[in-house]
Formats: sequence, C-alpha cells, structure tokens
Amino acid sequence: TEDGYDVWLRYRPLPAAAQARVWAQARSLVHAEPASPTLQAAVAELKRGVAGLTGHEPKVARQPTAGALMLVTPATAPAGVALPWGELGAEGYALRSLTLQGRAVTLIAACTDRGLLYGSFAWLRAAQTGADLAALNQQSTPKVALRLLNHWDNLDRTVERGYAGASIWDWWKLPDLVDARYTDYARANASLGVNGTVLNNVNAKAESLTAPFLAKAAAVANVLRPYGIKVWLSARFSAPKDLGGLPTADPLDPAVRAWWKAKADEIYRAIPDFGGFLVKANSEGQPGPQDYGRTHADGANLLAEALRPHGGQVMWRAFVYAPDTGDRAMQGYAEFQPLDGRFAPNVIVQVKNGAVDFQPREPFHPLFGAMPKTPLALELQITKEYLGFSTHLVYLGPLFEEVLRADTRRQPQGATVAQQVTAIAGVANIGTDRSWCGSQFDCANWYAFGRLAWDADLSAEAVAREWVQQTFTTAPGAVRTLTALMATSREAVVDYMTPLGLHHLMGTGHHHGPAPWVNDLERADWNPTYFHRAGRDGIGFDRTPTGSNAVAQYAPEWAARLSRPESTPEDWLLWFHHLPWDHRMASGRTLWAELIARYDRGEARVAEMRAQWAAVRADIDPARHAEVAAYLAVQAAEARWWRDACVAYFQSVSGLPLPAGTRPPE
Ligand code: GCW
Repeated sequence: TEDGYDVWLRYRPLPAAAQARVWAQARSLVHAEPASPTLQAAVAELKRGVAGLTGHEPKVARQPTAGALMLVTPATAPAGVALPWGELGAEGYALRSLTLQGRAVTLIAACTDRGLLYGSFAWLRAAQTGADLAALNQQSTPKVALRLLNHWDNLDRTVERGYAGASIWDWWKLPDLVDARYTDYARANASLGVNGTVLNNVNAKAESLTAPFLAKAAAVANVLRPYGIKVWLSARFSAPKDLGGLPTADPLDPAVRAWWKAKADEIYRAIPDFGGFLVKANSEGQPGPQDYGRTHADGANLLAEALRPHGGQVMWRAFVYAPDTGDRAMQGYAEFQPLDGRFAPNVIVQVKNGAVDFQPREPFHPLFGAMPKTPLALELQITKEYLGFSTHLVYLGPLFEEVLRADTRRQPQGATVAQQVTAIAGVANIGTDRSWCGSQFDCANWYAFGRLAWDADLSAEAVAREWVQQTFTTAPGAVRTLTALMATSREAVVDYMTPLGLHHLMGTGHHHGPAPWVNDLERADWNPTYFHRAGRDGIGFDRTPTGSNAVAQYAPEWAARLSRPESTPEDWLLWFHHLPWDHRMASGRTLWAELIARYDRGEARVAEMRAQWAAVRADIDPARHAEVAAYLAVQAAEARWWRDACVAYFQSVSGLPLPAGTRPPE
C-alpha cells in the first residue's frame, strides 16, 4: 500500500528504459573493507535503492567490472584519477563517470565515509531524477556547517505545535526497545545532509537531563550515529535548582558552574559525540539568566564553559519578547545586538527567520548581519503552526528560499542571510503519523528544509521537482503540474490569511483560523488588533520613525527604504506602515480594493490547486490521490473562511463598501 511511510526514499520501479540505464551503471559496488557502520549504511542504501528502482540488486565486488559503482576516499581511490579532495571537506562528495582500465565506472568520492553516505544518496537522487548516469560530473559541499532539526517534543510524547501524531521518540520503551523507525528517520535525514537533531522541546523539562533520560537519548544517538547525525538536547536553565537542589541557577555562582560541568561530563560519558544544548531562556515564561540580573551572554557562556572541553556547542535562542515594552518585533534585536562580542566562541545565537513568529510572510530578522562577532543560526519552522497545520497544502520551499536569499545590506556588502549563518535549524513536523508529517505534501517541507540547508543556492522549484519525482511520479506532465502547484501554494496562503504584510491574525493560542477581531487577551502583544491596527483611518503597523521605528534596526539602506511606503516592497507594506484605506497601490487600486483582491486571489488559487491535483490523477496511486484530494477540500473551505472572515471584519472597521463585483462574505 502507498501510505507515505517511505517518504522520498520509495525506490519504486522506474519505467523500463530508465531501469536499464540505471542498472547499467550500478551492476556492482566496490568499497573499502572492512566497512565502517557509515560505509555499511551507504552500501545498504545503494543496494536497496538500485534493487527497488531496477529489480536487480548489485553485488559487492573486489575489483571494478564494467558498470561498477565505486565508493572511494583518498586512501582507496584508483591511482591516476584526479579528484578535488581539497574542496570536499568533511562532508562533501563528488560523483564522476570515467573509464578505468577500459571499463566504464562511476566514482562516488569523498574524504570521509560520511561524505560517501551523502554521495550515495546523491547518486540515487540522480538516478531518479533523470540525470545522465553515464556522464556524471557533480560535486557538492555544504556551506553551512550545522544543519539541525529541532523537535518540540515533550517527554510525555505530546508535540508542541505538532500536527503529525505523537512524538516518534518512545521514551517509555527506550532505551531497551529501539524502534526501527529511528533508523528510517536517520536515513531520511542523511539523504538530505541533516547532521544534528535536538530531541526535546525548547520549553524544556529538567527531567530530560536526568540519568534515565540520558540513557534513552544515548540509545537514540547510537542509531543516528552511523548516519552522521548528532544528538542535542534542550536544556532548562533552572536545572541546577530543579535537579541539583541548589538554591540558585545564577550563572555566576561557582556551585552552579560546577553543577553544569559535572552534568556535561555525565552526558559525554553516555553520548561521546553529543552536539550540545539548545536553550530558550527568559522567553515566554522560561527561566533564564535575567532572573538573576545577568545577561543572555552570561547564561550562554555558563553552558558553553561546561561543554567546551568536550567540543560541544550552545545554541542560545534570540526569540524573546516581554509584555508591554513597545513593539514586540524589536525586542530580539534590542536584547541581543548589544551583546555582540560577549559570547564564548562555542555559542551560536539562534534567530527565527522573522522578528515576530513564523508567519506566512515576514521580512528577514534584523539581527542577521548585525552581530558580526557572533555566529548565528537561522531558525525556520517546518511544522505549519501559522499556515493551516498539516491540512493545508503549503510548500515552504519558497519561504525558505526567500529568507536565505534576503540581502541584509550589512557588511560584507550584499551578504545574504544564508551567507551570514553557521547553522540552520528547522522546527520539525515529524510524528508517528504513517506519512511522518501529517500529510503527504508536508514531507516536501522536511525535504526542502534539508536540501536548502545543505545548499542555499538550490532553487525551491528545483527542489520541489526532485521531491515530486522521488515521491509521486516521474511522468513529465504530472511532474510539471505538481511542481507548479507547489510553487504557488505559499503565495496562496499568504493571500488568504495575511496579505500585504499583515501578520498574526490567527486564532488565539491554537493559531488556526482567522481571528482579526480579538483584542482582549491578557497580554496586549498577543492580540491580532495589536498587529493590524485597523481603524477608520486605515490599517497597518507603523514601524517607521513616526511609529515604533523598528526600521532603524536594519542596515541604513534598508532603514531608508522601509521608512517610505513607496520604496517598501508591497508584500511587506502593512508590516511597516499604517496607511489610509485609499492609499494608491502599484496596481492602481486603493489599498482597500487591493486587500480584498488579495484575499480573493488566495481563495482562487486553492481552487486552481484542486484542479491541478485532479489533473494528475492517472499518475498517482489511488490511496495517496484520494487523501490529498480530501485535504485540499478542507483547505478550500478554510481559505474561504479566512477570506470571508477577514473581509467582513475589515469592512466593519473601514466602513467602506465592497468594490463592485466583490462576492459579499457569508
Ligand atoms: O511560535 C511560538 C509558539 C510556541 C513556541 C514559541 C517558541 C516552543 O507558539 O509554541 O514554543 O514560539 O518558539 O519558543
């Protein structure tokens, strides 16, 4: 049956001609003996992949025969073959077709077995996406060193903002029972180059650092290790009090420092290659160094000191906002930018892509490029907390691409967000659901996260295409249609939820569905009315010098551009400006008419997506086709709900008539 469990590693039989082409290049496998666990994983994947795609399993051979696939490192590469070893580093790989003693062979070459594993997955991807396997000449090295999933998984197996069932980490049965699913999780991540995973929620319980849980985490780490994935844990800042019985968790207290050192030593005894801690501190009620009058740097450096002898790192989150201190979008920058230069070398400050919270569209966070002395991580959300959960089909590749390529105009001149980060983290959308992510298409978001974290120069559209080819079909017409469907899906959700720079209009707490009218929450900066500020006079959040002046947190060139509506990208308009309803838009419409046109366009796009999905029916297995069709029906109803609720509400505020021809909201 096709239930999605195999994600993009399905390896179903290719069309006959393609089968022959693949088999011709993979008749045997040649590799070093004895093979490390990582090399064994690579060889096993190649056997499994080729067998699935062609019906023939390649045999392992000692000497290359014609059509051999050879996994080689500098120590085992055939003499006389020039390979770019110096450029490959610890993770990169090269794929080369060449003739060796008169025999056509393919080299998968890397400096390490991990590189060979990534190269093997790349070869399998090439085989499924129609590359000319007889003339391969590819090379790839990741530019961002740390590529992590962040699980917001609780120890009771609930998942914060999870829409795909329970946590896959079965803490009750671990460490003695190790679910085979962990291996498939590792394979899927390794196929993308994900090299770390934080197992537990940033809203962390101190228990995750107790001996029993460390033993459980160690068992998971043992499964993930051959696949090049390090285990990290979220740490609760008050753990020395909660677990250690100390009277304080003050980062400058010697007993607190000693406690963390001992804890780090204990962790590394259980998990020798432990990655480090992820920390949410003094944010949404979590404990932190400010509880003791200390700074984020004091707190991060405390943990960094404990991890440093072991080579571990701290990812310290910059997602902070306190009630009633002005513009919520400004607080991350305000608290962190002045600390640039004060963090220990093994601290990375982890910054969400935008300054508010994982909205369908946000301008890039002003901290990118603004802390030149501090390594930064980009945090993306793969789970769709604010984008319709797992029922709405929204391909996030374009959102990730948009932020990775955003030009911050900071030194070095013209640097993009991708060029300024040393780590990329994605809040996972994985659970016990058979399809892993709550819907078939949500797996594309896990896939796109990993692929773009490895190589931010890939286009979101190319990534969508290769995902479709591996996941659904290689039939060219269907591939084109589905790639197009995915490409427009993110713009659709922006249009039917929060067009033109609007943000945080979602229902309180759960964040599903429209609630732009809510204005009575206990904290002002949680209210949708706080964000849209609509009234008779107009709509939008003034973040220019006449308002909160958040624009001043950006590079001078951006600050100047964003201070004026004429030079602000229209997609960000109401994020930065409060404008009258009759403000003239690029289309020639008034702002009021444009807003409604965007909501209409979003609703119409979902109708098109349904038609596109219906058109590929013959190329998709019935079970998955029916499932996606049912989800799209829900999305169509909810897009209409969003459009109608927002149009009706904003009309009640603006008091303006609907433009001629507009469907009245129900
Ligand atoms: O997006 C918000 C979520 C919280 C989350 C928080 C954070 C883990 O609504 O559920 O908590 O952000 O990123 O810390």
